[in-house]
Amino acid sequence: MTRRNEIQTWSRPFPPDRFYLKNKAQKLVRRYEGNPILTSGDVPYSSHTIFNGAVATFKGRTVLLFRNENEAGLSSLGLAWSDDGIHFEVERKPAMLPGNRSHLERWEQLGISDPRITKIGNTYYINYTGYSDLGVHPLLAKTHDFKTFKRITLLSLPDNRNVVLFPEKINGQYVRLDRPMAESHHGSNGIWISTSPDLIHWGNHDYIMGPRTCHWDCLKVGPGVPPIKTKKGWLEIYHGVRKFGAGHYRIGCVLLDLKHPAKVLGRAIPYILSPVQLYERVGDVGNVIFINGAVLESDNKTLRLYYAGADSCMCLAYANVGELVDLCLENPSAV
Ligand code: BMA
Repeated sequence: MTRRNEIQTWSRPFPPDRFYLKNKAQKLVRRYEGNPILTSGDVPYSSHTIFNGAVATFKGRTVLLFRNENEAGLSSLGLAWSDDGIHFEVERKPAMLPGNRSHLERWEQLGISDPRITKIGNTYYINYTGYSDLGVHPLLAKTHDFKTFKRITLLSLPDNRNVVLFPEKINGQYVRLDRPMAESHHGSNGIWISTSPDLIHWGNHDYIMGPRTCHWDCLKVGPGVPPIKTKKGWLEIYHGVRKFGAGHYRIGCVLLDLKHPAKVLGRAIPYILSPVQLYERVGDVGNVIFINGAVLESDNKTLRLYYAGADSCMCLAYANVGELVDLCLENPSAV
């Protein structure tokens, strides 16, 4: 039987540029030379490894909410603060522990991980993943001060993860991207979109894009950072996984229509960052670059990309948002 994505890809020729890439994309993202910027050694409580940190700007400072796996193997979320976006200091205790006697405890009993932060109005919404004996669940919490965190809701049935919220309502609705995992149809390891009037009740589900056969993202793709608004569309930086060999996790980008974000305006053919440095190649899970957050600086051009290397540390890289948008538009297609 032929899979859906194979039909999409093989029924048309590859975009001709795919064979003539000049390594341009690799020059668009510049690593901070002092990487990694945060490791488990910086954490003042039990920490085996830290990775997959979300970011936001709060009262002029950069706040990083990262996944901390302790020495028992349980994941919780820790907080670190920075004045310059580069040097971080970790708070004395974890910010969010699994369960924490909330009404969502059932879905978090085996740990919580992979947060994303989206500011809507004055509220910082936190999407994160909870693990239970029933599977992997996306959850929603909120904070106004990064001191207290209020659990809101379970966002979907299992298995589903990598939920990112758009930073504003579109056509009067909250909008999210996610990556449900359907066992019965491997071709559905892709990115979906849904809308909600209140962040609790979700509908209008639609499929945006999936893995691309024989590309760097041929096994699965998932949302990375909360979409970034640009004049030409919503820029989404996502992760893609390769099926073969080390099964590298890399990141790429796609541009979605401003008013109808289910529509792909362009999807970059090459990845924009791939594991190359030792801290990206070697760690708890080698050859992994996983991104959960980005900050657009006040010049409206420079993006600070916060990503994890090898599930073992937090790293920083810089990119020009307009250049990433143009890279997407070079391939005005969802495949
Ligand atoms: C995914 C999640 C992430 C992790 C990634 C790479 O399935 O578990 O937390 O960073 O794999 O190992």
